[in-house]
Amino acid sequence: MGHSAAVWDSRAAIEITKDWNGIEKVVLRNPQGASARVSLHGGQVTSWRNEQGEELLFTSSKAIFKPPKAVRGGIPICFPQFGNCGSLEQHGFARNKIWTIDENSPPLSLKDSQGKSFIDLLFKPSEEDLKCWPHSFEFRLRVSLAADGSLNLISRVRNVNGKPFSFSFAYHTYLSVSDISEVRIEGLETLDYLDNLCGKERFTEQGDAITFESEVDRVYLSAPNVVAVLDHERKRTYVIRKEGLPDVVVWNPWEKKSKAMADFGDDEYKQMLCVDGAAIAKPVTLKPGEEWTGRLELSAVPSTFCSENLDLQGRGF
Ligand code: TA6
Repeated sequence: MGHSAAVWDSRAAIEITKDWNGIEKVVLRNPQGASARVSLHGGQVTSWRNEQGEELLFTSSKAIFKPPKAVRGGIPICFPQFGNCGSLEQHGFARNKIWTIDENSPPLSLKDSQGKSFIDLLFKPSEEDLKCWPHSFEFRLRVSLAADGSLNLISRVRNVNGKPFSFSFAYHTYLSVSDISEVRIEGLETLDYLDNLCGKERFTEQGDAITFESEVDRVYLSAPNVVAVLDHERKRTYVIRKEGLPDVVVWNPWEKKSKAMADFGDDEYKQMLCVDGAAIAKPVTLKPGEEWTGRLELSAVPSTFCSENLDLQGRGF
């Protein structure tokens, strides 16, 4: 008798549960066994695992799991600002707030839903938020896991009040790597970047792949919509595709800064690299009623599929 095909129970695709401090989280699964977890605390993706159950995102062993502090790892949402300027807290307040599940989110395109396990989250400013950033917005975040295990984040920010506002943004993506000295980034060659270690001075990147021998904290400007992070030891390539996110942040704290962060292990810089799809250099300005969309797709492919096969200058999606 033939084997009955395993019927994928789509109800298993989405599980809403609570983490140990009582905050709701959503688990997304695909039929092949890949998964992603997103917390209603900050709308933060806290886990992305491949079909073999391997964790692809870094989370510090010393992460502080309690609001308002954003968890050190995963993909914190930096909004309405990236960085530490003006009166707002570092990287804005969205990642420190409790979001809600958006039951009737305005529809996205078919390709954003078809064959994907997904959840729609919503963040609207509280009275307290409006005191420190007097702009009324609706921030809708869709997190989805595709049948091929790729992770998609779609942010939609709408200006719902009577005056224009500007913001900067980043998907602050902590990638898990085997050994930072075995990692290189392709796709950012020859670009200009702002170096946070030199007062945000502008430099031009050299002509070959970026490798790591010390602290790096840069915003690469007008980057291609496809960037590859190659982990030689694991023979794994992270492919980062983006749309509406002109810049790419690259950050590794290295040894000295690692030791200075209470929620980060002294040696953990060796196992992580932040490569963030972002809109920083030219903040996004929205007139009343206007909406901005920032898309990110992360996939992890075997490095035998080396970056020569990637259309690094091609369309992001
Ligand atoms: O460029 C990335 C960065 O701004 C670094 O300067 C470092 O501060 C990192 O973000 C982490 O910021 P966080 O507020 O999450 O500790």
